[in-house]
Amino acid sequence: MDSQINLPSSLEVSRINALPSAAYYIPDFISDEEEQAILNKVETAPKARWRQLTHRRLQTWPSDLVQDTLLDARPLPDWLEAPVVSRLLSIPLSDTEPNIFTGSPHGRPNHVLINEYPPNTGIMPHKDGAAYYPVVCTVSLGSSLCLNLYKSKQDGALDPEPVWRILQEPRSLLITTADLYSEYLHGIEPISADIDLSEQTVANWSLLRSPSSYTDGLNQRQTRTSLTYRDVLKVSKLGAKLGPMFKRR
Ligand SMILES: O=C(O)CCC(=O)C(=O)O
Repeated sequence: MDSQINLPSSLEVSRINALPSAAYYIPDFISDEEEQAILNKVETAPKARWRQLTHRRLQTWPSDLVQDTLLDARPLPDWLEAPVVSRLLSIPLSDTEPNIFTGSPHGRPNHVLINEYPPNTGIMPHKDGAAYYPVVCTVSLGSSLCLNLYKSKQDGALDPEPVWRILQEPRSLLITTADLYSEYLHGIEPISADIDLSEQTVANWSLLRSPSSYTDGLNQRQTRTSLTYRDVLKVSKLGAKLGPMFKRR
């Protein structure tokens, strides 16, 4: 295997101990070359693939969801499937569970959301809702930034202070599951730099590839692109019938 890639013998080795169960962080999940190849595919995707929001643009593969259902059951294109999915499924979760998607309806992610965050761009705190199996796998490309985790206050309002921050380096994989999926909100602040980064303030500090890069606790953001892999629970029967007729793109 490429010397830049470093996979744990089991996800347990990569657990973020400061967080409620369970979240995992693998800094060297893909190589520089793989990162560049994926970024190239993202950038050269047909214009119609992009959805432009006010501050951010995104792509969905194989398609958007309609009423929480995946209508287009085509397999993910090769450049999103390999190397990420096979590598993800190759890491044992525990002695009894082969991987993190054991037990999910399709046994693997069937959907990828691609978000692009130039500096000063973020995403409002939110929960991912009922459409997905509660395992979220995020590959980060291009630049580091912090994902914030929030909790609702007693009265239901959002506490604006994050409870934890997770620093995601380029080429890393972050997996969040269980309570982190259902009980907490996640979001990214629209700022140009993440500040006050340290062992005390970043939940996954001990798992980072390069904690010494953040001198003075600062991460000056560049454009960061994320690939969010999830298993959509409901896939339309019609889409599933048509799926095998299409080749990967
Ligand atoms: O880009 C990210 O890391 C977060 C994306 C996200 O929050 C989502 O897809 O729900």
